[in-house]
Amino acid sequence: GRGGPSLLQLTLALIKPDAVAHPLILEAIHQQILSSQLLIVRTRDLVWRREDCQRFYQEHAGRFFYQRLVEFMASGPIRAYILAHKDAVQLWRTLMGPTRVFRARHVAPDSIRGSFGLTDTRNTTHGSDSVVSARREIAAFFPDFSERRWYAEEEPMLRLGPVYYDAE
Ligand code: RTP
Ligand code: MG
Repeated sequence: GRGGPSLLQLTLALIKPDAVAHPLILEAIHQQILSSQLLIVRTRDLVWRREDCQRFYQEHAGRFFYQRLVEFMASGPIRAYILAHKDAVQLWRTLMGPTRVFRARHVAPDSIRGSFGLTDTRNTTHGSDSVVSARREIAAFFPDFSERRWYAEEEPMLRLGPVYYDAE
C-alpha cells in the first residue's frame, strides 16, 4: 500500500580538526558514513569561532578538559553533517565508538575513534548524545535548516515522505 510521510531521526555529526587536517582520515570517515545506513542531509565545512565553540560545549564549562577542548575545536577546519536514520543518534555514536581513545581501541578497534583517535580530545568526531541535543546542535550549525520547519513537533526529524512502497 502507500505509506505516509516517513520520519527519520536526525543527529549532528562533527569531524574534528585532527581528522579534517588529514585528507586520508577525512575521506575514510566520509566513506564510513556513505557505506552506513545513515543519510547525509546537509554538510558544511567551516572554522569555528571560539565563542560559538564555548557555547556549544557549555555543559562542560568548568571541567578540566573544557579549555583545551574549546581551543582545539577552534584550531582549524571542521566539517559538520546532519545525518538521518530511524535511530540516527545511536547509530552514529556506535560508528564513532567510545569517547576515550584507549577504551575505543580496546572495545571497538574498528570504530572511527578506535581506528583514528589520538587522544581523548583529539578523537576525530562528535555526535549528539540525544534527540534534544541534536535539535540544539543542528540549529547551531544549520540555522536555516531548522527555520524551514523540517522538524516534526517535538523531535528533530527528517520528513522524507510521502514514500511509496511496492507490493505491501
Ligand atoms: P562527544 O560529545 O564528542 O560525542 O563525546 P561524548 O559525549 O562521548 O563525551 P563527553 O563526555 O560529552 O565529552 C565531550 C567532549 O569532550 C572531549 N573530552 N576531552 N580528557 C579529555 O581531554 C577529554 N575528555 C572529554 C571529548 O573529545 C568529547 O568530544
Ligand atoms: Mg557529549
